[in-house]
Amino acid sequence: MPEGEVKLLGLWPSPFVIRARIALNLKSVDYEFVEEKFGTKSELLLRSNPVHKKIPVLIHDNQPICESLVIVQYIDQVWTSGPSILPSDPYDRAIARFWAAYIDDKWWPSMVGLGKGLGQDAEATMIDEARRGLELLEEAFIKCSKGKAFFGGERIGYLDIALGAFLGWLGAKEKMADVKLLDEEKTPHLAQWAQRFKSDPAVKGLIPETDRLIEFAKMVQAWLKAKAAAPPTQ
Ligand SMILES: N[C@@H](CCC(=O)N[C@@H](CS)C(=O)NCC(=O)O)C(=O)O
Repeated sequence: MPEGEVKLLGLWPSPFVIRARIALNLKSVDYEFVEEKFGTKSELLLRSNPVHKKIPVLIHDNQPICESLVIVQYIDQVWTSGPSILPSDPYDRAIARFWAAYIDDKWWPSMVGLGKGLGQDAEATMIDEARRGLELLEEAFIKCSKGKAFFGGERIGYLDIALGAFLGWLGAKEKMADVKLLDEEKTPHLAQWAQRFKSDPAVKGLIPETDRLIEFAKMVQAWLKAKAAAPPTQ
């Protein structure tokens, strides 16, 4: 095992934080989970991620690493005794990175506003885009998994982590917007993969319950509203 204390700065509902936690579990790394308080940023966070000031931050041997997918790749390269997270074949690795970038740049941002009462037209557009994205990811699953259980083959890999960390929020968005997105008929492989992913030992207990996420989402909206209404501080 590589030397050095491992800390993860995060917050339980964050899908980006969940990615890092799954990767650490896959490699059986002991770490301290340092929970940030919602609405404030600790000194340690500001010092460790001065550019984006966002969670997650992995601190290994006093060195901070930021950005969830960078963290997952770091964990894979440092703790080499555990199972590989990124595919070993360069082409498969490039494809896994391509789809992970698609998830972060297109799929998740297209549906992040769902269930927030942004109006019927906006909701309909977001639902269409989310469904189209899942159909593309269904095709990607068929190609990447090559008939196996996960995008990464027999075991959870990079793309499984990149998408799977959003499953809690996907369920919460479905309930908030009263719509089915991960459809067993339109995206059967992905629907079955999601069940397998959530019950994997490296993931169990990390994907928050739907209702807990909905409560959190309501709290955030109320907090943002109060912040917008508050007079500016001098
Ligand atoms: N691209 C970043 C996104 C991280 C991110 O958006 N983190 C959120 C929590 S889910 C955050 O820290 N937000 C605080 C802020 O925006 O000030 C990653 O992959 O790590």
